[in-house]
Amino acid sequence: MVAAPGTYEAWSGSVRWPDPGSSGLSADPDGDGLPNLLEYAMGSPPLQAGDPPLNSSFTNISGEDYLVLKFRRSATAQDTTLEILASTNLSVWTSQAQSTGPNGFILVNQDAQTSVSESDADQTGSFREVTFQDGTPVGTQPKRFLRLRISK
Ligand SMILES: [Ca+2]
Repeated sequence: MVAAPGTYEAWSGSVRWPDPGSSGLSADPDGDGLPNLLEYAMGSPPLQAGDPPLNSSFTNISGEDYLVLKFRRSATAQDTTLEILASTNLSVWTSQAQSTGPNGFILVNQDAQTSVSESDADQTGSFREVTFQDGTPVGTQPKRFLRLRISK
C-alpha cells in the first residue's frame, strides 16, 4: 500500500530511518529536541540536528513593542494543524491564528495590531515562512508568551 501524498506516512516513507523505532511521531532520532511530527510539519530534516526552525523578536509600532514569531512550515502537509497561542501566565492560552493542512493561517484574534503573513521564501513551493505579530503591546502586560502548537 502506498501512503497518500502530503501525509506523515508518505513523508516517513521517504526517510531512511536508522531503525524502525525511530520513525514514530514523537521519536527524535537526531536528538535535537524536535519530535518527528514537528520536523515534518516545519520542513526540517529528521536525521540532522539543527536549530529550531522558529524564532521570536520584537517590533516597535508607534512606541509600543509587540512580540513577533517567525517559523517555517510545510506547504504540502495535508494532515497537520498549526495554531499560534498567546498567554500572560503560561496556564491560560488563547488562540491567535490557525492553519489546517496546506491552507494559509487565518487570524482568530482580530485585534487591530495582530497580523500574520506567509511567503514562499525559498521559491520551491514546498515551504512557507510565517510571520505572526502579536496584537498586545508587551508594555501593557507583566508578561507575554507566544507558542506554536502542532498536531496531526
Ligand atoms: Ca528531531
